[in-house]
Amino acid sequence: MSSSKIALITGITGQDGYYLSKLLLEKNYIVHGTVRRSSNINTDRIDPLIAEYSPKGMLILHYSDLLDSSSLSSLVNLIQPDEVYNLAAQSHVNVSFKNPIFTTQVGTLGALSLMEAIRYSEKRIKFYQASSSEMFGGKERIMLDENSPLIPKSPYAASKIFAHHMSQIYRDSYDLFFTNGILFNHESPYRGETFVTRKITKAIGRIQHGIQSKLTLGNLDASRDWGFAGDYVEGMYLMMQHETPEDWVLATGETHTVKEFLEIAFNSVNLNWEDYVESSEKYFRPNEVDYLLGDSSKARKKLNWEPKISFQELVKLMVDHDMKEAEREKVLIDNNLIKPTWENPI
Ligand code: NAP
Ligand code: G4F
Repeated sequence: MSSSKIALITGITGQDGYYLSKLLLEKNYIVHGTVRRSSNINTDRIDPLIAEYSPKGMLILHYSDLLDSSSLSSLVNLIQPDEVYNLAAQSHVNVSFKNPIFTTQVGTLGALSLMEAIRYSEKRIKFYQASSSEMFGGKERIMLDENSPLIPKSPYAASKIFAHHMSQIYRDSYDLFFTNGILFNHESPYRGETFVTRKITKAIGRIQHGIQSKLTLGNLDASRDWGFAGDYVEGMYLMMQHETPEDWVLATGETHTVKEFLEIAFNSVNLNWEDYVESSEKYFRPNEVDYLLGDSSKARKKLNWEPKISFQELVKLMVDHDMKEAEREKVLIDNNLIKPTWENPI
């Protein structure tokens, strides 16, 4: 009987952390995840996985923070993982303008501390760095691949470029299996509620259930290459199984504006988005990435990866989920168990 592989996932409580841990657990991995201490427990997304896999000893959580380098090195020593997936980040681009120092500390020194812990481990540990299409800057209307220039437009993007380059430098200098996934936007019902897609689908559910009457967004003309998060974590896994560590773009090869997302999402419940949506300066960024479109030919050819969920299916799956969530919220509001809140600061 072959023994289970051991994975360590930083950022396991996030959207991708949920999908990746589910995928690895289903592949019989032992999964360790880092959780930040917060005043409320923040494991909502992975609670069903904890219930199913923790009693079997397959899912183990540890308090850690990328800013606490000693916790990272002691975890790596304790766990002796085969694979480390560094998903942890302050991942909201607009917040990175408001909290640039924190975003940069986590994205640069945090990621580097983890790389150092792996470099000094006696075990040969594979490392995945969550790089981002945001690093490209998206000024021109062109398809972007692994060789496209990196032109950061936010503290978030600059910090991702630092970690991306350090991962390449460690790979080349110390012959380590350090791989970079340059992922274009990927969404799901588990997407954070302040990212534009989820903000829209949550609002649709609430509008339909009479909890919310309007939706205020920022730049409606921005265009993104949006895929489904479940498809993208499969790509992460495949990169880590490839014989050599490399840089890989994952993207659908289609781009849509925020307006197009709005149109499909509102139409799916027979509403006209223009009756509900307004645009406010409040949600504009100091510098905008206007257009992102990815070319993932390399991953499609060498990893046999391809996205399975189309843009239209993605929008529908998010709207359907949030309609049900709003139905449950409405019951709680009607029973005076919670108060409706919906105006978001970011
Ligand atoms: P997410 O939902 O925002 O999750 C981020 C995770 O990082 C959360 O678990 C968060 O913990 C954790 N975290 C934040 N600060 C931390 C710190 N100082 N120490 C340890 N953990 C910390 O992001 P995601 O969408 O899953 O994305 C996963 C990774 O891929 C991120 O690095 C993101 O930048 C990158 N990425 C995402 C996309 C995308 O479209 N989703 C595209 C390209 C790259 P809490 O739950 O406690 O906040
Ligand atoms: O959903 P967003 O906040 O995602 P963004 O900025 O593209 O970043 C996401 O994808 C990156 C990959 O390219 C990741 F690295 C990053 O971690 C994150 O997951 O915004 C998408 C677009 C932007 O152009 C933004 O200006 O939507 C526009 N937008 C318009 N109104 C809005 C809003 N974005 C947000 N968050 N909120 C709005 O009200």
